Amino acid sequence: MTQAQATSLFDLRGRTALITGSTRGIGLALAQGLAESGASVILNSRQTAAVDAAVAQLQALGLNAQGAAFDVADQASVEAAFAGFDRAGLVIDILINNAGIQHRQPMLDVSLDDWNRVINTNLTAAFLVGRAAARRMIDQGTGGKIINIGSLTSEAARATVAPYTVAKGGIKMLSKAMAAEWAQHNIQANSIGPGYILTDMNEALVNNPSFDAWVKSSNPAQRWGRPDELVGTAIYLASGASNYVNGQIIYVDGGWLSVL
Ligand code: GCO
Repeated sequence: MTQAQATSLFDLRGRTALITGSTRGIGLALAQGLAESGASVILNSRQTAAVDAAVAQLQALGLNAQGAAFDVADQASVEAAFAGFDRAGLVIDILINNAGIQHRQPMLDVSLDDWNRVINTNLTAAFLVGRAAARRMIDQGTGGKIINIGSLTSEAARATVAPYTVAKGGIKMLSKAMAAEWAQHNIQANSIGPGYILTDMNEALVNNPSFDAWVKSSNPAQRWGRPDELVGTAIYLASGASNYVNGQIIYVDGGWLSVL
């Protein structure tokens, strides 16, 4: 294999990627990473102003970015967004279902509303957006890549985050269900399971000295991960390098699950 062939395995030029929940944290890092590998990226969150700011941030780096503000957990909103992509001639080749929220509370106290909110945003949204994207990938005969963002809690529970844990366990199986039905259409659906990553969502954990110490002592890497450390795995799963990889979850966790 020549160096040019090796590089082209991971080349994303000419591909359009939609990354949900991508105005900050892991989503924004993945969007930037895919764009730096040549993809044209569509950034998303519910808030137009946040989307505009993130788009401007990537454009200032010379990257190809545009925005689509819509609520991933609302079926009508998702359908309207994809109808807009259709009208604009935008074909989504790569979808990263990243949007997620957290709710930390002992399960005995979790209300049905909070349970539903977390499941809807972290799991049902991946089905809604994934279905809309896959319908088009199949109709157009182009195939595509779906990456669903899981978590360590796709594998191991932690007290006080029950709805999140259940949703992320579901994400792991959603990728397998997508693979089971859509592999024949040349769609590869896989999950990434990030370890403890330095993001806004985890700010309360990072700033809690005992949690911070626990993360460092329980992880063989003895540190938190950075959002940009997920980029390589996302590029792999978004590119031709993974064309026969389907239904897998890759944990990017510094080795945490290896010593559980
Ligand atoms: C939390 C969760 C997560 C973890 C992540 C690890 O309490 O917020 O444990 O945010 O950082 O799920 O994969």
